[in-house]
Amino acid sequence: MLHTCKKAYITTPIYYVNDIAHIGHAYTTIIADTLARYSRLSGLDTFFLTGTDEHGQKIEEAAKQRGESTQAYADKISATFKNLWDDFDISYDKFIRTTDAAHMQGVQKAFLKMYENGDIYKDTYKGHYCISCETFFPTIQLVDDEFCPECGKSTTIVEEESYFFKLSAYEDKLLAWYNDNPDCILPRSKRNEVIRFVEGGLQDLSITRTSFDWGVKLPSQIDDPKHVMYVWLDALMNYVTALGYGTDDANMDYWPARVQLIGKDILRFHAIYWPAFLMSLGLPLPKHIAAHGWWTRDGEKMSKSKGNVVNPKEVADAYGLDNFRYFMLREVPFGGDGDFSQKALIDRINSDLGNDLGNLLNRLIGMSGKYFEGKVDTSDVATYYQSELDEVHASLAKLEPLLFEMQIHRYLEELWRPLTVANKAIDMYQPWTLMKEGKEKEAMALNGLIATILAKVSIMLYPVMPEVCTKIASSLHFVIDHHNWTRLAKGTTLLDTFTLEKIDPLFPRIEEPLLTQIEPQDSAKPDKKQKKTEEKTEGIALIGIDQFFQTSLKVGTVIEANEVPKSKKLLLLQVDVGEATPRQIVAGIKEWYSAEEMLDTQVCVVANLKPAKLMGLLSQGMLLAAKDENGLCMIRPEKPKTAGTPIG
Ligand code: ME8
Repeated sequence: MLHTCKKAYITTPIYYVNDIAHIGHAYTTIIADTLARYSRLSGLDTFFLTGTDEHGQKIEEAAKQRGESTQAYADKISATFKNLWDDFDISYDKFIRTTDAAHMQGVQKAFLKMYENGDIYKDTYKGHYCISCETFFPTIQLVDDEFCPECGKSTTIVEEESYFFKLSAYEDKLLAWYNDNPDCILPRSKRNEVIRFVEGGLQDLSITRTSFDWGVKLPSQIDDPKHVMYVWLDALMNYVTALGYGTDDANMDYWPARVQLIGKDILRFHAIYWPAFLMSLGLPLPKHIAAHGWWTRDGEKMSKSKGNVVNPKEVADAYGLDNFRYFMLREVPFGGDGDFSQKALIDRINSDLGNDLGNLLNRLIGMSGKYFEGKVDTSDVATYYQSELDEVHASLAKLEPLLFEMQIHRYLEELWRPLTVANKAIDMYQPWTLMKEGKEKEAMALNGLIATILAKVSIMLYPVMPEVCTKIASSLHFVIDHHNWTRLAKGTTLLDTFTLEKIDPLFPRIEEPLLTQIEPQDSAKPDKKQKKTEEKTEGIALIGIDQFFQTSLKVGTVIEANEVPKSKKLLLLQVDVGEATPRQIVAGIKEWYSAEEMLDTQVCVVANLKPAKLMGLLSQGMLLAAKDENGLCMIRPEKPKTAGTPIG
């Protein structure tokens, strides 16, 4: 029976539309998707929210830099997030945009309520503002009196009329909440950080700006049209406006959230400002705010300008979406930081997935095919293998709490124990020996044990690897649903008798990195061994195919071309290479090509060069060309190709 009364609301942060999604964003969303899928499987009435954060100075400036209207720019980048989550089959129930009319109405309602109950007052703000972090900082927190303590960028001095939220009035109430609810912030170590911060004293929060207008206006009742709301007040409210707060309240019975997932970078906003706003609105507080760690590349923060951003779609396309999901959740303890490497991903696929899980299914298919024409009968499993069953059920019973305590890596670790039990049972009882000794019943029961363990594991693994587990289930003739979750995964029921459906190996072994262009930059440097054996042909040093593929070459279409003023050599091109925004490339080709000749033509672009500045202009790539004594000509695809098509 479905417990329709029990609800679970799960949220991700809403992502800024100043950049396209990378593996960090995918990580948050995949964890939330896993929790939502588990909640549904366990019979909870689940609502899963994600979306995009589209207001504020940062977005306004990003659009301006690209010469686009802010709304059109936000529409475009928001769609890249939504499309990615759709491609990834993320099971969200709503994708909210902070530019949605209903959201903005809800935020205004909330502002008015806080104003009317005396939590908002007008004054002047003077201090430093970091546009990149959309955060005010007191001078004392700045690095060298100027730079942002979070991102290191230069801050701007702001002095303007502003409305303030009386955050200081909530200090004691917040501390009481943290103390009364030890798991309100997970991992618990993060809760201690927050407590220390609040104990240090809270200042009132400036919550409106007048120096730009890309934001939600104040409610008409306040009649102060030059103010727009601070982007974080606007953004945090999405978690309730998505449920209808301030409009129709249609889904407000999902509130409070069961888990609000965030990255550790935005803990302060979620663990201090957000509960204070909720208290002011008289709304209950979320059950858990769970902050995960940071994904880096070669130990460095990922950023476009460093050229070290890992594109989650490329990784999932190359290695398989479910494998990527498993890797991200298994590799790093929740809350800790992780460094992305293909080597670690390949190890997980070959070892945990290939050797432990995939191989077990292959052994089952082999055994039942060879001895029983594919039939699996579980009637005698308990007679011969009760101790193995007990061990498996004991492991399964530990799982659910681990998931909702955000110990997802431990959940997966524990889920692998039944697989070890199964693999060990085959090695120990040896079906081939049992058959030789005429113990056919025991061999069939062993078959039934292995199939049952695989079924139980695949139900509990389904939230992490939905596609793979659905395939395993169909091979074992059962469906993954709440009914079977109750019987097989939570209960001690065994599979019914069935005939196994053969399927192709689920995790073919991977020998080499599949994405050479995202290998760590260090691997581009030849190591000592390589240097010794460096070969040459006609005086040219030979390289391996791996080294060649370290260069990312792409077909690009020139969508804008201009001369660089005062330069004899340079053209300024905007080149579409299939990304959310075109690349600006400064090319030294003006002696041979005019801007008009370049416009609307296709070119070959070196897409992973470190950006450089030429005559003060940022250049984000290089065009391939050939030059001899007769001049220079561009290297172009022979036939038109879609912008972004890889060359190689
Ligand atoms: O902060 N590793 O949006 P955002 C792990 N709009 N996770 C990462 C990551 C990385 N390298 N980079 C980003 C905002 N994330 C606000 C949120 S919510 C009301 C408003 C994840 O696009 C992480 O969860 O900068 C981070 O908190 C989230 O992306 C938001 O990124």
